[in-house]
Amino acid sequence: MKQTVVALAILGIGLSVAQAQEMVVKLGSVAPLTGTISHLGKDNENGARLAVEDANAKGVTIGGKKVKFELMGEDDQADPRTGTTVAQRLVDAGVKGVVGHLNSGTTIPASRIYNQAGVPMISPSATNPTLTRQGYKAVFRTIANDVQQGGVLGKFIVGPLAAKTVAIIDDRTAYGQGLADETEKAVKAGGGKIVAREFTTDKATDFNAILTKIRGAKPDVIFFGGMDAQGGPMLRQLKQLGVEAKFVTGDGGCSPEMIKLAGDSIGANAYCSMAGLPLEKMPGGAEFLKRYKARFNADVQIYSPYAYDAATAMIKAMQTANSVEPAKYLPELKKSNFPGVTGTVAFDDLGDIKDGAITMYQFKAGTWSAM
Ligand code: ABU
Repeated sequence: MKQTVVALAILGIGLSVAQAQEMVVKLGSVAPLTGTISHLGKDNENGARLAVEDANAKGVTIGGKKVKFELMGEDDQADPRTGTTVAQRLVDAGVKGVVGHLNSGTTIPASRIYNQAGVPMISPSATNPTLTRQGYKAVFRTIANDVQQGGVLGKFIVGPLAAKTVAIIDDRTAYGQGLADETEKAVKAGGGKIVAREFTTDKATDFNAILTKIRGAKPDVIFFGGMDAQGGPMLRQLKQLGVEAKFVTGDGGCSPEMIKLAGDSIGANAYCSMAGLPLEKMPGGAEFLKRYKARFNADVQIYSPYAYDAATAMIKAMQTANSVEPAKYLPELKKSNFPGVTGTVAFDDLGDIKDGAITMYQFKAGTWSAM
């Protein structure tokens, strides 16, 4: 009898210790943290970090244990090969989910690794449609895609901008080329004529040769499919060459950094699109901006609100499933439906955000202004 009581006491003490134990759950965040778009990569990581910190501050209990989420921030250098290396490293480290990657060119190859390992991944920024058309069950994004974005851009160019002739440049990345192709299709469908199609790279800084060719074609509009790191210097060089065509780019150029890089070469004839709502119209936008600035002493670049919602979706799905194991919480993740910072977070059958919005912006008074 005495032995039984002692055993129960030990068991009782043992259980209470287990209950008091903290379960550490690792989530990955992958983006370029070095290189020309590291400002965007850091922005993505910050968004995911804020969500993790909020969950930890609130206190989350799953499977009877208090959970401490840890964010593993990794740098894929915007390089597809590095992206797959990093993806494998995170899987091997036992992450339960990944927010990332940033670029379509890294996210698409990395998604195969996560999907094979059954680790859910949500990109807050990769917009190439292929990402969610590979038949992968564990792959999602919290932002609209480039079929939607290119369609709106093309209609905008031939509609409100009334362009008859359009020159297109892309950076040969999955994102830049893909968005340029979709925009070209929509321009042609709207009766516009493509008078030049040129390309550069996502490392280039000198565009004089292609811009000089384009100047000769006298387009009404120049569309650039690429990121702000190229878009900014391109605007400077267009001004130096005396090109007066309107300039339109996609979400990768819709950043404060683009404006900084373009300097006084950017004006009212510059436009960009965003694959979501303007920050000020997002349901949680104003509050997010205030808290982001207070926490990181930096401005939101582009995608951090989408990264916040991606990390939150994973954490909420784990809570609903009462498990941090991917196989258990993935079905709940698919059924996500909650009011996020960016809007309602719910996914369609492919893993794309439902009802993704596209917004056009014009440069006005020193900033991108939603039209
Ligand atoms: N959506 C633009 C930047 C990221 C990407 O899709 O490559």
